[in-house]
Amino acid sequence: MVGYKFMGKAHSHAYKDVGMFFDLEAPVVMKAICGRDEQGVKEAADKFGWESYETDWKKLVARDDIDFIDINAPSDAHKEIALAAIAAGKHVFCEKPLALNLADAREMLDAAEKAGVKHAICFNYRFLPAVQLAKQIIESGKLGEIHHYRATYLQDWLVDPESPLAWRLKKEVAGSGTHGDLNAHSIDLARFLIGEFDRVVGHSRTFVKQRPIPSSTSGLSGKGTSEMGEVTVDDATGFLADFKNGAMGVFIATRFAAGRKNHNTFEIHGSKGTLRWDLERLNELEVYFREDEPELAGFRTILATDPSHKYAGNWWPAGHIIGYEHGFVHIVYEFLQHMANGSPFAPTFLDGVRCQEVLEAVDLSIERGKWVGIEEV
Ligand code: SOE
Repeated sequence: MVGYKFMGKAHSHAYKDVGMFFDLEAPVVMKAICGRDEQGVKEAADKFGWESYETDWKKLVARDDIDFIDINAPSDAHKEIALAAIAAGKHVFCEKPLALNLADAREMLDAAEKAGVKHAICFNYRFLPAVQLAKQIIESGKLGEIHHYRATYLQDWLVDPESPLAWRLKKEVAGSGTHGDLNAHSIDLARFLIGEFDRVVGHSRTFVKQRPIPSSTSGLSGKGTSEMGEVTVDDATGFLADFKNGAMGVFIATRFAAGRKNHNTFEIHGSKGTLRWDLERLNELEVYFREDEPELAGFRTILATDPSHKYAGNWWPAGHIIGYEHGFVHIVYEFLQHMANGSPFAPTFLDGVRCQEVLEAVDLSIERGKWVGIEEV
């Protein structure tokens, strides 16, 4: 694994737990974790349960006791590490967004397909039981024809102008701001649930243009130094979309929504009813069906913890809820099985590319000030 911070911890936890709750075709052996700071990566290796550590990812990729590489370092590192891992014949699991731009993402997909290695992108929210249930309801036809898809991904860690200039605020490292970080998730969920985008038109803002340079100990919200640096990404990006199936979409991602910590939601209106989901209440799916008796009709909340709900039965008895980290366990489970026995798997690098096409079409629409078809990028 390359990376040992927030996502490194989430992924390590998944590899550690997965064999305890799921039956695996082949066991996971956590061989080595890699990071540039020796002290930091050594501590992470001990704490997260890795057998060894490396400080140079090139050494990690060259090791012949490793079958697959998990990349969760900042976005600017994805492509180079993925291409090297693929060239060494390793399977690859990569954090989102796949790359800094569409051309790089396409290059990564092409390399993985040519080499015949297995590849995955970590769109973890697909793998929550309530989201799986939403997909099942849509596929069964119970929602009818889809008219509207509305997604928000709202956070508030930048509303404080003193919040430091983290790597996520530098274009050369992150590719974009809320767009690639948060809209990427919303775009993937929309594709997963209702299908492909046709065209988009967006707008974006950088509300605070300069921020304090972080100190060595600043996290996302810790104090920075007195020196200021330029913010080169969007603080908020919204867009409208038309889907290929005729549905209309509205998307907004921001880090300036005071009080909203990780408010990833979708609401879907079909000819027969409505579905609503909110990550901050991730076990619940709100449903409304028009076919219900008029005097009993109304929104109800399904608690997706019954053994009949996908993945829920692998954990606890019904009603014993699960959390954010479980989505990572589920995606890792599916990818491990895919590598071991070729069972079907998505999202792959192809989904990473499809997502990046939408991201890039939105950027182009902002530049041109008009709608852009996905096939134009
Ligand atoms: C930070 O904005 C972040 O951790 C994202 O990078 C994740 O992908 C998202 O799931 C939560 O917020």
